[in-house]
Amino acid sequence: MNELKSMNQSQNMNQSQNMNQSQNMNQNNENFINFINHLLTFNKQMELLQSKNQIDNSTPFRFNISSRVLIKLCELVKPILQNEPNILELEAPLNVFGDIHGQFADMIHFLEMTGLPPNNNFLFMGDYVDRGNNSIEVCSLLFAMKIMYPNNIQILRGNHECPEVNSIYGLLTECENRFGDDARMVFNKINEVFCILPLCAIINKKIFCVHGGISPHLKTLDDIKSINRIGKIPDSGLVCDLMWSDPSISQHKWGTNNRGISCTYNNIAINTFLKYNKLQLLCRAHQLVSEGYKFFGNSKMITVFSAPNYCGNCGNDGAVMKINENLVCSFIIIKPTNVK
Ligand SMILES: [Mn+2]
Repeated sequence: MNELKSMNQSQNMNQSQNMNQSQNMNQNNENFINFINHLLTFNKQMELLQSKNQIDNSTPFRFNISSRVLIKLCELVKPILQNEPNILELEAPLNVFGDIHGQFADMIHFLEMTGLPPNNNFLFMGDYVDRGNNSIEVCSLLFAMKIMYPNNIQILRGNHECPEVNSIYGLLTECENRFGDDARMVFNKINEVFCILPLCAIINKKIFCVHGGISPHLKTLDDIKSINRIGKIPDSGLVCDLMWSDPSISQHKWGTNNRGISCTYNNIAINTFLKYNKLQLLCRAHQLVSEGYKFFGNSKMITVFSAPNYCGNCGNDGAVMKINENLVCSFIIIKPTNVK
């Protein structure tokens, strides 16, 4: 895998008073590049350990990331995310990830195929944590890349980026297993970041990207622009639906969601929303689809799911969607291995 190279600091640092600042920045950038490069060796390290029979499949492989480093990452990434709007306006070409759910080894495999920032741009559509064994590695890499390349890495919120969910489905337990007395502090810091993540993105003013989907409370994009997104995901309403809703083949435009929260939307609801806002495609994640991606409603909507063999037993493919400069979509697929 290509390593991240140091950024070319092309600032004009003629004045001596800027020298120290410049050296500090370079030092920080070097630290970040080393940290990111270390994370990118995850699969190699895992292989080495397995070949030495030092771990078996019942012991999850994890990097030794200190609570201090992780808290620092959270503190550095927060002001960057806080300044972003509710709806990110992005330009293709772009790589779009769906749910990762702590499957860090698969995330690295995908990055090997897409290439790295800053030469490649990324949109992550939420559900980074829970279920898989490596939520901490996924967060660390995402936050570190966002700090280094804020314009190349975009991180949206998913329904698992909320303490009420990730205290139950894996992140809290992983923090407790890894950080001892610091577990609560790390858990809270990560969730502080989650609670300020932007809600959705629009690519080339044509492709609307969000974790769950649309909402009966959503008519125009201005409805999203005006909300205060900071905080926990509410139990109902527009933000809840953006994070939680699912498509349905029902004849009802809006239906009851089996998850017990939010609603479903049918192809008429999708068409109405797209047409009214002059959009071409609804792109979302949130649901396991066996091929890793699945079109719906006459190709007006797509689901992308990037966690192959979800939970270690689902046998599904994982996919990442590449959108080129002409908005043509193609897919990188990872087939499941070690299906139980
Ligand atoms: Mn989800």
